Amino acid sequence: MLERLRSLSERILKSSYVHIVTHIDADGLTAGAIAVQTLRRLEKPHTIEFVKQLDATIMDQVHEKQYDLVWFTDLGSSVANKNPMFPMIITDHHSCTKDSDVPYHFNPHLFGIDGSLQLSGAGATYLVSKTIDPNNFDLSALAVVGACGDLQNMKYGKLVGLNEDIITDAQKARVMEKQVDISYFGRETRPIYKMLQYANDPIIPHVSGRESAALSLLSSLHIPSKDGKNWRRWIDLCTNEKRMIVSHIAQLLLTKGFGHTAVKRIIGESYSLLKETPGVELHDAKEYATLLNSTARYGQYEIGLQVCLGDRDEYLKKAQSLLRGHRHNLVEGVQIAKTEGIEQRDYVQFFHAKKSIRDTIVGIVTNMLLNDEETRNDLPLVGFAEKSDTEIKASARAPQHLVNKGLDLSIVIRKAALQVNGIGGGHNIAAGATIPKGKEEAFLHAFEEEVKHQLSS
Ligand SMILES: [Mn+2]
Repeated sequence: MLERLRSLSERILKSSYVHIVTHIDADGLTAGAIAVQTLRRLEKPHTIEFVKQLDATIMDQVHEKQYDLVWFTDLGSSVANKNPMFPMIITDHHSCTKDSDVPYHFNPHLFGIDGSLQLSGAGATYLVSKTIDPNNFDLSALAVVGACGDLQNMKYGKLVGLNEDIITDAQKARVMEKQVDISYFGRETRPIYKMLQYANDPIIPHVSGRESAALSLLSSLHIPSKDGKNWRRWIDLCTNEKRMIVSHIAQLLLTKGFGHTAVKRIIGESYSLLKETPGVELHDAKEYATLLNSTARYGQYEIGLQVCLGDRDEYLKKAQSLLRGHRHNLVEGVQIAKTEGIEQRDYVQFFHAKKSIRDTIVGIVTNMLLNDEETRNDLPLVGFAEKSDTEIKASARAPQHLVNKGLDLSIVIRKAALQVNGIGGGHNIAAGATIPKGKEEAFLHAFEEEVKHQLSS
């Protein structure tokens, strides 16, 4: 692996100009930013572009420009082969085949390391950066943000494998600290009741999705939700208050029969970026990643990139305003879906937002809606939105108790999408598909068949 990293480093050092092509999401943004910083420090001329996916059109466009060297980050493994179209290096972590094992391609999968869990695109890019110059240790913090952006901390409630080594680098460089804390999103910036209201992994029985219940949980424990005029955030609580809330949630889960696996998930590792201001999104790796995602989702990746490169002024403000807009769109999306109405069938419930919810956020809206107190909790939920004039995005979310009974939405949605010439996949609890417009009924039919099959076998 070290040899491969050295081989990529040498190609960078030998080149006179590098063009970076990266993925549009939090991991891609941080990967791109690590590459840019690395080249800046080498005083090597460079440019960067962002793409949704690497297809033939993009490859042709890049080819025509005749760059001295192209650096693909958080994508590119799909184009690695023995006869590259042009001089390139690739730092990616998406699954890849053995015949992509070529000297200019670094991907953890090639070395028997699970790239969906142990290393992100930003992490892979960071490993090359650090091989070029150990002084690039400080860029490890961005690699941790990238890993959180790809939800690599979700499975075990913390980052593992090569990601852990990167955290160690970040601690040594004094740019990051890790702590064991509540795993819910928004420790730094959300009012506590909001954090509890939006808690979804694990859900808090009778509290998730209910603002008033979240507020009364706090008052029942005699924990003030406000300090003067300001809502208190998780970081404003003292240790004893935190402990009371955590054990209360644990009790609620146990009395509702959730078991110890769910209880353990209340607590996880959090990563604080020490050079950032506490109470600002950038101080927490998960919130940083969400901030970046809300720039990328709306096509404003330049803003996200400038934030990663250190702008704490104009671009940070723009990113925060996009995040507010994003949150607003989510709340509005839930309202739209409720107005459209959720239709129930035997093995599925669904809503169709048509053009009124962006296809890039319909998945999150579906998730929020499934956790809403008014939504039935005994059926998987599918949200449809128009992706283009000919395509429909379908997002599916399942309640945890159905997953525990053997429901795997990644299989359900892949099979159902295939039936209508679409394509789908994902995780057991959350999955998505793109299907031809007008095929929704046939898709739902196949979806129900497979859910029924999985739950009865
Ligand atoms: Mn990635």
